[in-house]
Amino acid sequence: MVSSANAGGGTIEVREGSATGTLLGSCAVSNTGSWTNYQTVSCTLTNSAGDKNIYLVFKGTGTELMRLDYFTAQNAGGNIDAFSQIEAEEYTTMSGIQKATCNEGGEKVGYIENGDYIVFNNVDFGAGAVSFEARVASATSGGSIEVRLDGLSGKLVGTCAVAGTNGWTTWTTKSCAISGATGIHNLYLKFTGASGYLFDINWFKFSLSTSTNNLLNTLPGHTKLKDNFPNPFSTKTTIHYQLSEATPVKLNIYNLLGEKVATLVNEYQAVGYYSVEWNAKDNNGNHLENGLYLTRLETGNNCIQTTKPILLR
Ligand SMILES: [Ca+2]
Repeated sequence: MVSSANAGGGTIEVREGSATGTLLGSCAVSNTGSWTNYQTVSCTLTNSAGDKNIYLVFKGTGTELMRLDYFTAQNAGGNIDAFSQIEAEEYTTMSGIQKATCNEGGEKVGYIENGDYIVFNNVDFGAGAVSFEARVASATSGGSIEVRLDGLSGKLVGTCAVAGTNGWTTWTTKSCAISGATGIHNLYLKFTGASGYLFDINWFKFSLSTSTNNLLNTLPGHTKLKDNFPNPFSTKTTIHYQLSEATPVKLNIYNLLGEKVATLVNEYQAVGYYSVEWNAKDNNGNHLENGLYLTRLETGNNCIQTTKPILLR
């Protein structure tokens, strides 16, 4: 909850561990008209799971940028896209495992023993997943991943056997078939095997079928503009959207003055899933200034949706 009479407002950076620590998110505060006019601003945090010391770092120009009354953090309200790469260590809850540094970058889930599990709330399988792949390593003889929905004993939609890879730093991508996973569910990955450590997992993802037979079942049920990723971003971000019917499509970027600064799509498009990269340039190829921009998807039936990419460099 903030107020600002500074002409340019300011920015609240949320950083981990120190004033110069990893940037978890950045909240643009615009001029609210007076120091006593408080408004709620919100922004997205990334990589913010677990206990962290956070620093709120105030940026801007002028002698007083803003007044901050209070702030809160909310759990991710958005669903996890089953078809994007999901980092194993970004689970909602777990039992028995430990996170560890991964030699492929980032972290992994390790110290997995028989009966351990990791849970991811609100995973969106859309019209249905047909395969599961996991990035795994094992210096032992491996084990199995049971893919279950909505509970440790919930619906079993697939079982993935993981063999040894001759080392905890030797990774392979293991895939297996999935059936019966559609819509939004809490995903349970339950690990089974012999005694001792079974395998480590870096990431996993699900896949849609691309075969013609399954194509009709995997077409989007509704037209939707999804949040861009990464966000905030510095050089480029990817905007995903889906169309449930063939339609003229306009995908434009606007600044907060309501001025159109970039046109990403302006054509007739078929039913399907689309992704477009935006390199933070306007239609003339000029780099845009840091700040908050609006992505606006407009389709033929007057369906208009917006998201807010944040540009930082
Ligand atoms: Ca990982």
